Amino acid sequence: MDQSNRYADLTLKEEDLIKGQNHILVAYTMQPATGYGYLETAAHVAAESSTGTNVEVSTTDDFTKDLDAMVYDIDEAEGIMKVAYPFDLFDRNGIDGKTMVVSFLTLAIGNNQGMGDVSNLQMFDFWVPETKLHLFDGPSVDISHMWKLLGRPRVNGGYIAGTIIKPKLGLRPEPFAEAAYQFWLGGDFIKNDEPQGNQVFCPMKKVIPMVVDSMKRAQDETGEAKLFSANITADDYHEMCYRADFVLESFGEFAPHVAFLVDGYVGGPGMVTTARRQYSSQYLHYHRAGHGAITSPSSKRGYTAYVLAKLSRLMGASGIHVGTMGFGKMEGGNDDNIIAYMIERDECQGPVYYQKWEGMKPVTPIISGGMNALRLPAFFENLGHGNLINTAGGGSYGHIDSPAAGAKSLTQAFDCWTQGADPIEYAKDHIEFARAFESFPGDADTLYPGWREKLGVHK
Ligand code: CAP
Ligand code: MG
Repeated sequence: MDQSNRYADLTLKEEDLIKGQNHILVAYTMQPATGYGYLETAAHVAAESSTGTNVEVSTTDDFTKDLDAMVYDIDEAEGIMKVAYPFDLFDRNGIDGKTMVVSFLTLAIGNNQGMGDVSNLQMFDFWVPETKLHLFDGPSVDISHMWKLLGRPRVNGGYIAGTIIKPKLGLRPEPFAEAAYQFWLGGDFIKNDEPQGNQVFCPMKKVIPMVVDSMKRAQDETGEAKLFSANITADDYHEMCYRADFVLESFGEFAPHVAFLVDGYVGGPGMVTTARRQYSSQYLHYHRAGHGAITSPSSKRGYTAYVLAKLSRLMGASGIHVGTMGFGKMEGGNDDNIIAYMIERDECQGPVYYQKWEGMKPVTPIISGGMNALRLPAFFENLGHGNLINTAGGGSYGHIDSPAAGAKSLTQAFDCWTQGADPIEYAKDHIEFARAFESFPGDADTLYPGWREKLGVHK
């Protein structure tokens, strides 16, 4: 049934919708299934995503129609459709009147993902009226909290050298805590790997106190503050709180040094919001494991990594993994830097919409996935800054001298870029950075041809 007479109005002007401040605007890439018209299918998406279904129903009244999502722009050649969602469509908390991100997803990325007349449908940008932003939690803690603890400036506090306890799983408490101590002798920030929690071979009741001891010893030995991102991901709200409470109690006076890690894509907005609202003093670290199912460039459904990051700011993540922009092991390209810009700036032009954030706290770009000291200078050059958390697992524990040397090589890579130094020249008087060349010879050969001769390495 062609519903475009009700759910499409191509005379609507985007600038008027923005001025009206009463709609969330969404841009999708869309291809109809064979045999279906473009506008007809776009209108059905809008219907299914708001007040309609595939047929007219007798119970619809005029008020209902005021809530219709409306296709306001299509570009059939480009395969792009844009929809204006009346803000009142979205569910509001009874306890505080705020908006739920889950409600936005249920509608804008809900049934429309499985309709028979749609071949591809993926959200690649959205816009929230700045006068509605206060209805979202937004971040409570941002990177300035970390920089303060590290004794850095609260603005442009720079690069935070981090790692992930590797191997991903399989360490018992003693070697886990030792791995943490060894990295902290040279680095700032350690996270649980995303699946690490309370496995039977590494119960948190045993390992967390040992990590606290490692942190205290490393702080005493280096004279520097150290940070830990503890995974509290769990299906059950009470389990999350049980874990979070135990971690905070264990860290005691150093509880401010603790971030809470939540596997936010698989856990969803509810799990992220539990952490955001129950523990609003802690840095909320959003890990996005699983997002590739819908954000991979090979996916034609769901939403993009850019949209995920923008959603995480509304949910209140303090930091989110944004990929390595073509410099690490995960999918992504240099122009993914727009993901970082959108979540860290107070206003930014996205692929379609210009978003003003009206002072909503920034989300830290967290860079992870196959990174090491050799790959970082070009990464910083592409992003244009180093105000971020980098977690390099292989890049630290794969350094041939020690995890601490790996950590120092990461910080030296930032220093090298900041100085605008040539990495080979810089390596000549920075041993940990130089030994990263021998630690990751494949990368060194690719990125710095002739490095062996230039650095006098002969084996
Ligand atoms: C990185 C990592 C991260 C991924 C996440 C891993 O380890 O711990 O979870 O990078 O990807 O498990 O692979 P390495 P993203 O540093 O050893 O690669 O940051 O793109 O979400
Ligand atoms: Mg991981």
